[in-house]
Amino acid sequence: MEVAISRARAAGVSPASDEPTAPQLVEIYRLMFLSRAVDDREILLKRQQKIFFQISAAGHEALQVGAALALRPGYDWFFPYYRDRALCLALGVSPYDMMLQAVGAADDPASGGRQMPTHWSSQSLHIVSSSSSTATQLLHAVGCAEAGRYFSRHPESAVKDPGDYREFHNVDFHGDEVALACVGEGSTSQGEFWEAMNTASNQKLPVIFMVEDNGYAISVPVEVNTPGGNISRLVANFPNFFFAEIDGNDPVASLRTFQQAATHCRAGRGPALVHGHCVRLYSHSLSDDDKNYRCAAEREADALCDPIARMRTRLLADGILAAAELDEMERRLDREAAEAAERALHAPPPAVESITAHVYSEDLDPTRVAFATEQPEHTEEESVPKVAAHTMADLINHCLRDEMHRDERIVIYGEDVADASRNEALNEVKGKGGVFKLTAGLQTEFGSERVFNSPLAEANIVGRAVGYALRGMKPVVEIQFFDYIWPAMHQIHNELALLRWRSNGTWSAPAVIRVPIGGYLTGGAIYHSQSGESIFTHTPGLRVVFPSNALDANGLLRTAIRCDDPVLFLEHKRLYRETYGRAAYPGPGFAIPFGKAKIVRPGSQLTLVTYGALVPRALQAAQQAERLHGIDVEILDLRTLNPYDWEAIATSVRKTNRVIVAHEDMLSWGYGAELAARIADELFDDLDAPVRRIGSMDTFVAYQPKLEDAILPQPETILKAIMDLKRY
Ligand SMILES: Cc1ncc(C[n+]2csc(CCOP(=O)(O)OP(=O)(O)O)c2C)c(N)n1
Ligand SMILES: [Mg+2]
Repeated sequence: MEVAISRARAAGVSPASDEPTAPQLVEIYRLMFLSRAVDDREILLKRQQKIFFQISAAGHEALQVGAALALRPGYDWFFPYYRDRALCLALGVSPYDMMLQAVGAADDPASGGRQMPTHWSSQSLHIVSSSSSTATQLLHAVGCAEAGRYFSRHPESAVKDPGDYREFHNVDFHGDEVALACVGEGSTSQGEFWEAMNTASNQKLPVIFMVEDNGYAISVPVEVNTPGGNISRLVANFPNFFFAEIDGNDPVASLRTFQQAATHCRAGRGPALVHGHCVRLYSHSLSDDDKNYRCAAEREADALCDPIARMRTRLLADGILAAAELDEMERRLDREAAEAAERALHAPPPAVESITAHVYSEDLDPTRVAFATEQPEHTEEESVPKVAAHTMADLINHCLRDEMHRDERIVIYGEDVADASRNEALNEVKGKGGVFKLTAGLQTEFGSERVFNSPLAEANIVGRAVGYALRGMKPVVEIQFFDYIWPAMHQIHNELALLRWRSNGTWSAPAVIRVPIGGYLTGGAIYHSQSGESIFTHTPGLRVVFPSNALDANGLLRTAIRCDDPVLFLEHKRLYRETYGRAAYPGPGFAIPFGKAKIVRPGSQLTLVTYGALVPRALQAAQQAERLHGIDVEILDLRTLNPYDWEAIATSVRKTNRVIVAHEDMLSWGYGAELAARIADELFDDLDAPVRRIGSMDTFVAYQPKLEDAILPQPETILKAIMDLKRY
């Protein structure tokens, strides 16, 4: 990757400078003009159909260059959005790198041709890969700032450990770094903007929010998005902030303001929000035509504010450069953009075979035998009560505790997961530790820096986890009920799971999300009984785990925590304290690899593939089938849904020639549909009967127990399917 060291930076424009010198002003102009030249060159290429998308920074250059020059690339952290070309140029991304993005070249350092242009990414500059989703990145900046603070307080936790994900993450921190989080004014309407402001303010985090206010979100004017038309007025009461509202067309005002903001953040006084008024000189993108929704007078007025024209006039008026010198400089910069484009047009595209690279970690395979670390040791430790049969809830709690002892990079947060947020209460009370008590005692043992309550905001929980994890920490967060995972869906699907692939393997966020799931609660009703795992197995990049008993939960959670991929760890609420599946404490090293099904009942006449709460129900049905009808059923507990153990399924079906796939989630478009289709496709010759599926009715789960019983699959439902299938 080419990194152009900014001359302004070399010339000493830094947080300490007051008034920029003449050479610095020239450098600011150079960066602004070069950004526009690259935009204009790209627009030409798009019109010639040599590139496929274009979105410009035109009108935002002054604000962005000022911000970039006040901060330190490769030291501070940057969470830009798609309009931040001038920012990234000034941080050190070269025009050639930008053109490689535009053509979608294999050597595009941001994504290897996977993302649209202007979706920035550079490890060395600390520019974190950005998505097209507006405002998601703000929560990543918050988590990133939290991680930086944690490492500076616990430097020993930054040490590499060859036994797990830590081997593959370089930790880099300084103690006074800031995170810049950029956003358009329209995107401040997103909940994630407010969720990021919440935590940044509450925890006094060193995050600078840069609101680039060009008055429009595509065609929607600011007053439609923002009540009163001014975001500064709305946010003014957030505590601990440095606020500034500035003329974003003036790069010197921008530089000065960002220097002040950075000083505030570096001193630990809290976050900052700089609201810059700028202009959008071109349409939203080349796919948009602003003449369709903006008056001519308004567009002409904006054109008069062009920050490049204004800066040129200033350089002339102050006698810093003569017109001929400026003309010569501009010609040179146009040539630089043209030459970068010309070179990039010859760059080869990515190979088709590369498409599947970096969906998951290539460094650490969670299916590998190394994760089958040990057999259960059954050594009851001092700290673990001497109980022969621990519940699933107990053994999850023990796994969390053991792993927290082993790995100081683990933090646990979520709604109600702490024992008590107020210290004075903590000394006096028993503690909450989660609504299901899975995290009980952890805050008391490990302190409030490692186990704490989040705001009641699910996107906040997962978005921050992305920020923590990309810095090399291991957030193990809790979503209180699966039914409320949906506000975090955007962060899970578009960010957490996708970060590695979209950045061509450069960034990743191997966080763990623990989620209580499922029904059979007698009264759980619609909003405390949901399943829906297939929605997440449909997200490439995300591992999905669903244990059915205490021992598996313990061993699989350990693998989830140590592995290098993001994991959705589904815990069935009904199984938390069941008598079924209790186990002795297996010791702190017990781990189960992903993708290995367990034969929970061997059999010869029919295969039942299942997982979660249907495992004990399938066992009941199989026992009855044997006792009443002499049918010998083999039951496979998949244990992990992505990856899943195809070999175990195929081996069993080849033996029994009959198969049922059973799950608690709704039948239609459920997890079983995929397995049934694959079995029919690949094992057709081995089948003596159609592939049968069992799932709940295609409704939500009702409160009234009689209805709940009818909606969810019961042992009788399974027994009936077994009998039906034996007819063939
Ligand atoms: C979550 C999400 N919703 C919708 C879009 C489509 N979209 C892309 S940019 C945009 C407008 C953003 O406006 P603003 O935040 O003001 O930034 P600007 O483009 O003006 O710089 C919209 C609606 C998106 N990318 N992400
Ligand atoms: Mg806007």
